[in-house]
Amino acid sequence: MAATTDQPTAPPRDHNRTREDFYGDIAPLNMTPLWEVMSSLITPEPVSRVKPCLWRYDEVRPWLLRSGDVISAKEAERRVLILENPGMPGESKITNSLYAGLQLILPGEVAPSHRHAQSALRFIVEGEGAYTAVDGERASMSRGDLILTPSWTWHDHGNETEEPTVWLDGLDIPIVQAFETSFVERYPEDSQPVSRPSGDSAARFGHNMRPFGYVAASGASPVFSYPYADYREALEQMRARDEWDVCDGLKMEFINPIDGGPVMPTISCFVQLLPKGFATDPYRSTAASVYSVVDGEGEAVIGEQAYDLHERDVIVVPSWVPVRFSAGDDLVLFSFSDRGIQQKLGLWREQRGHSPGSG
Ligand code: 1HN
Repeated sequence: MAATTDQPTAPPRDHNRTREDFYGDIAPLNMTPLWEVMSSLITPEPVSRVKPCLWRYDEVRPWLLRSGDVISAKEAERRVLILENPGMPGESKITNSLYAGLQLILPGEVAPSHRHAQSALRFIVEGEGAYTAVDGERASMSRGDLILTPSWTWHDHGNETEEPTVWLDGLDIPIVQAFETSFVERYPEDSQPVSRPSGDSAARFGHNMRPFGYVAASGASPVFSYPYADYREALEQMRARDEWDVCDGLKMEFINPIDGGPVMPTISCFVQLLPKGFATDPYRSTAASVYSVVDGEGEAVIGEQAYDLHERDVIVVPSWVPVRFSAGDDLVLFSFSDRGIQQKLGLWREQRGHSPGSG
């Protein structure tokens, strides 16, 4: 390339110039010295802006209902109060990789159909009998149910009951943001047509069977409804055997039945039962986690801070901060995190029990 002769050359060496001068010299070339930032880039342990935080449902609910006076579900598209981590205000994140919010849908309302690259879960905290439609099949929503709307599936919500319905939304928005891969499309009508009977996906994929010759089209579970009644019954049956993990109590992962992996590529979902009086050993992992109290009451200690837990509360535990739970009553906790994708990437770590040297 002939143009190289036109390039400015570095000035002659001047031993009076400082390092700072040097940094200034290279800044216009969009270069900066690694050695000034290296120790903040590769830290000996995870360093997180995420703060532990509890959203008490008793405190939040009146304001959520008030949002129903402020805007309709149709106008809002989704009437949601974002649960924003206090360590990252303005970023619409509950952890560094995940988004969470509480969504309200009032009697008679429809949240119109759309699809997006982001994967989402709905964990129902209040109401009974509203629905989410996913790719033509409606799933009924009742307290404690887990419903998935995987990436690029059409979804709308409707409430044909007499009572408000509220759920916790969990999305991988910050992950999609990091990859810069967001797409969204609106369905031409508010509600997509019902093309499959309710229970169709559970019939095909929810009985330890799959349609003969089925080839997975995505990394997400084809079962998109995990009813509370089903998993609670399973937990109650298992508790009779009395095998309690010291860190987790009795903890189960919701899985994609096709491959046994997480329910969606970017979001892993869990439920655990801690019997009345049980106190866990401390536990930490690199997967920051969002918990919703399904049933019962107790306490969480995150780092040094204790939080009372009641039904429907949401609490977030940052990466690599120890958490322990105690159950004042039989305590059922739902949780979600990015554990599965961390494991796929070979990044996930955990530490069970007290850390060495912490007494
Ligand atoms: C979304 O599509 C829903 O479908 C909820 O209910 C929350 C937050 C950001 C972007 C899309 C829903 C959302 C969302």
